[in-house]
Amino acid sequence: MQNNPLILLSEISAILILNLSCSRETLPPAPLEPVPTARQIAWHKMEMNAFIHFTTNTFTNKEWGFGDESPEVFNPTDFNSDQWLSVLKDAGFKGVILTCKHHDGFCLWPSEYTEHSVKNSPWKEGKGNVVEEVYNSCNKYGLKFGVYLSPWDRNRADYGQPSYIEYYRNQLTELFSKYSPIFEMWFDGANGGDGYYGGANETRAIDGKNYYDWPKTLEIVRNMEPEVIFFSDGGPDIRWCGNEKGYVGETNWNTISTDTIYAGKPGVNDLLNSGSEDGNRWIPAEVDVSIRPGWFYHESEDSLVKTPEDLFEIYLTSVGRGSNLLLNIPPDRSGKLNQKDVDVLLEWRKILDQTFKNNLAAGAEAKTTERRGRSARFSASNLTDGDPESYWATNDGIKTASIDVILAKPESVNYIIIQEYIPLGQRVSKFKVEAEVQNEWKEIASGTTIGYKRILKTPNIETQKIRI
Ligand code: FUL
Repeated sequence: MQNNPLILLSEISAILILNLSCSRETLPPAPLEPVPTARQIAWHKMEMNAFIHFTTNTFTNKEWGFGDESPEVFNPTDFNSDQWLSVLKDAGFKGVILTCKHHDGFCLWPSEYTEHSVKNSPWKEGKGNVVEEVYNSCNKYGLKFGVYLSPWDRNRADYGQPSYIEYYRNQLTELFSKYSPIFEMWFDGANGGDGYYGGANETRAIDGKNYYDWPKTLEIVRNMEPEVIFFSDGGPDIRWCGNEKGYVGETNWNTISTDTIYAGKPGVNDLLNSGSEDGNRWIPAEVDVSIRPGWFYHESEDSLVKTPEDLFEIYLTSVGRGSNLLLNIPPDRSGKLNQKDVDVLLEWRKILDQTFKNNLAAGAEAKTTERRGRSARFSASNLTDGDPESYWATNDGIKTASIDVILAKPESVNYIIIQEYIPLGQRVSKFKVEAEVQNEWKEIASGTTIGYKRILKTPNIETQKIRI
């Protein structure tokens, strides 16, 4: 069990499932639909992925390129994706999503469908391919590779017409047929507006609901990569968390109903932030946020890189609320991650390791108000055995229950980590944590949802008994 992430991550670790459903007592609780798919569960387990924004903007000092940038501006002096991946691995990321094409339309691989790409840049005399190098580095360092391909394209003359959809699908086919596996496909919600559009220099609006014919596009990609996770504001596999500031709601349901989250609906961002308890689809939230104010590298922001402490807070409000963190780290003009960002990432890693290295609950005695049937399969000891596949459950119909974790000796406790057994759905809507201090039970934390993982900071107390 030494390699089990539960042990590494928690001071008090517990997998909690309160069974609210009906089935024979010695059988597991019936799933509370909707439940995650196998690929969604694999995604939950990744917890932290890196976002990489890199394109002509890095060299023109923009956030949104207009689409008229010359490919000649793209010229990193010391490109090295192994440096990115070695740092990202050390920082603890499990996957990387690369902006293969941002809104400006410039392609980081030599696409055969456009001249607006690395093939017309001076970098490696037009023979370079950023996508391939990053993909190879991901394989070398054992991180999963993901793709961002902006649907909005401010360079294309035919953006807004049916032929552009064919172009976009051709590009997805180029990427997905050459690079596999691709774990996540990121569809950006920013679409339409002013742009170069092949020289038209105008503003174009598209009918967001129908123009892209997403079902068909998703089917094409899914046929090439069956296990890919699709991100867009509203899913279908994972949803946006409703902001780019680094937090999902303290109440964070992995469930939501897709017909309630159309663009432009008042309050839609709040809904994305919290999900809904009665949602009819499992579409967990992803927290995308940049280590700098912008998504692309700007020298003027070198003094504005988030601190390791900022990132630790973001970790608590994303991973610590049952979401995944997608942290953007933009390479600079050399084509490497900037040293300032690297220093922050590695310092942040140290804080995470120090904070969560000592799991006081590992192997600790656990008692519960009841257990499902008489089966050892659902016993309290499953809460502290460090095995995410084992869990404790109550009998059917029970809506409130409690767990005591008894430590071998009094310890000072700083954080509580709880996990729900999500393959059977998400159930817990309210809980509190108490500690026995000098023979009295004191509330030290409380929350609403748990989901895949919940991390709660507690006052630094010394105790031998914790009750959830
Ligand atoms: C937004 C884009 O407009 C930003 O430039 C960035 O790519 C961010 C991740 O998504 O919608």
